[in-house]
Amino acid sequence: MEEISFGPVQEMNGLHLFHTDISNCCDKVRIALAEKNLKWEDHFFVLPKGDHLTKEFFSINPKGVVPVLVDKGKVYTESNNIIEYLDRQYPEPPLCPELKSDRISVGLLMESAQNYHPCVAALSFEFLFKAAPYSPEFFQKRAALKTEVEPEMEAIFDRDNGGVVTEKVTEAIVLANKAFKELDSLLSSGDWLVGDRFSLADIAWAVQIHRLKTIRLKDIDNYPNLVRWYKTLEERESVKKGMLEWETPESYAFFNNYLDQREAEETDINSPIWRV
Ligand SMILES: N[C@@H](CCC(=O)N[C@@H](CS)C(=O)NCC(=O)O)C(=O)O
Repeated sequence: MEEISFGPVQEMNGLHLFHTDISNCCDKVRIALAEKNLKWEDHFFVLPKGDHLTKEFFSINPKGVVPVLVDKGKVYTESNNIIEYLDRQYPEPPLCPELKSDRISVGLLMESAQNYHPCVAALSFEFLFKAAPYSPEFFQKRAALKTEVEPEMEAIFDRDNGGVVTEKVTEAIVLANKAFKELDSLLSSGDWLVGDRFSLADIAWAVQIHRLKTIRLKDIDNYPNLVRWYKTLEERESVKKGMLEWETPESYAFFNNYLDQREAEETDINSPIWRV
């Protein structure tokens, strides 16, 4: 199979994004880019095909994950770092509040959203990606290239049984409810998570909540402020452009079919089997 080659990143002009679809981390960056109305060059990887499993890509991100942003030849990794960088470098419109205490709150919410990432990954692999599992060759190739691993991410997989550790699924649902409660309470006094304007905190949590909705977790409906906030987000141009429009009807038809199948089997995310 032909490898995707992109040449020396140091020589890249302007903004370049290495990314994929159905990826909460990539959604985050594309939403921030859309908020800032920035133009960027598209380097799209099909992850299950292993487009990213090349020496060239691992040389710019030793973890071998997307998103990776290149701006004027400099590489930025980790979705939270990338969106913070974009907000510093391209300040209009600002995606952080002015008040110092509010800025701290934004940082804490971005961190909590990031800490929830292994949970979202566990739920995504169990309820979505299991529909088309990656091949053993994919994992071998990836292991051979990786020089930096994320232990929290590795801990969610039970590779011998080809899936996700059951306790990680159960725990992710408990922690989702904890997060819903906290977010709902923050949204009881305003439209946005911090202060009176849309911020990086809204972006960081929007992508996580979106994935939980995609995998049909019904618990969200118990939190009216969160439901209202999410509806507003779905109507926001940057969210449509950066996240929703990257979801092809074909891939969603495929995943929805799998979600229907799990519901018929009563092994879906809302089934009592995952509740402690
Ligand atoms: N902590 C990273 C996580 C990035 C991440 O896990 N990316 C996934 C897609 S959502 C990926 O590239 N996976 C490829 C692989 O695991 O081989 C971030 O926030 O940017």
